[in-house]
Amino acid sequence: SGLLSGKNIIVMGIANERSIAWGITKSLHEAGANLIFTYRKERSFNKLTQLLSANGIEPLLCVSCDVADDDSIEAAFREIQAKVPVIHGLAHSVAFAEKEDLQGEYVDTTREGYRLSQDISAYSLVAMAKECKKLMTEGGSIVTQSYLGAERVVKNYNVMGVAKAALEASVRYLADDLGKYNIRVNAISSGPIRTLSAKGGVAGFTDLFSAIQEKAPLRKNVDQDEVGDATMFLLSKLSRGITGEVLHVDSGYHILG
Ligand code: 0WD
Repeated sequence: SGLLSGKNIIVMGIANERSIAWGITKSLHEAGANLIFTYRKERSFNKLTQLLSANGIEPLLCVSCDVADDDSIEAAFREIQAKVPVIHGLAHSVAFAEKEDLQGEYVDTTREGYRLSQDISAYSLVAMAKECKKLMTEGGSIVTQSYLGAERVVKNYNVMGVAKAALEASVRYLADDLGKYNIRVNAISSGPIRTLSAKGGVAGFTDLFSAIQEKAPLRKNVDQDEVGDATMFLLSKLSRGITGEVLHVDSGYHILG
């Protein structure tokens, strides 16, 4: 039996097999976790059910949850609680910004573009943590996905960098609030990975890959499986002394000046 056997973990953010959340799913499944999935679009639900059955993964539950909508979050947790009254983990892997805000200059960000990216990419962790807290009665671990653009200016990442900065700050405040319930909150800061939202969203995204290949200490880009294993570690008892942390899974790229 694995490190996570008997643990009930919610995974959010699978759009297709390239999603980081799918890498996470494979690692959590191998570690023996019982998995609950949330999805937004019907298209993602269809992809999800196909992927799960093709990989022999039997979910505890798949529920619709649009993090932009409090009623949707509440309904999702009502459904989860009815079937799975105790939760031990949450893998939060969702973000969104308008395409026009991921190119050009940050100074041109609109009020609505700013609001939307903060809402979906940063506040969603707070809303989810609030619900998880009620079901994490045996303690728990929450892990979200961030990116270097939170700490540094990365060309075109713009409004999403600012949203990720808010996400990382939220990790620290949530870790302080929830630590007394033995709930840990951490982030992974992954290097760039070719996924649906990354390819279609951030302008000039592909240029980042060659820089990492040439300069990162490990001289290679990371993949969904590496992020999946690190997320599994943060969701498992191996990381029981770690909270409020941002763990870089980026071939060491962030240490370069
Ligand atoms: O290079 C990358 N791909 C990196 C991604 C580097 C570092 C971090 N990340 C982060 C992203 O910012 C995000 O937080 O990892 C997380 C997952 O990103 P991904 O795996 O690149 O994204 P993708 O496979 O496109 O899935 C994103 C999903 C959406 O899919 P659908 O098609 O169903 O919208 O984000 C979810 C959704 O599952 N999502 C939402 N979920 C619920 N409510 C919402 C929403 N309102 N908006 C987006």
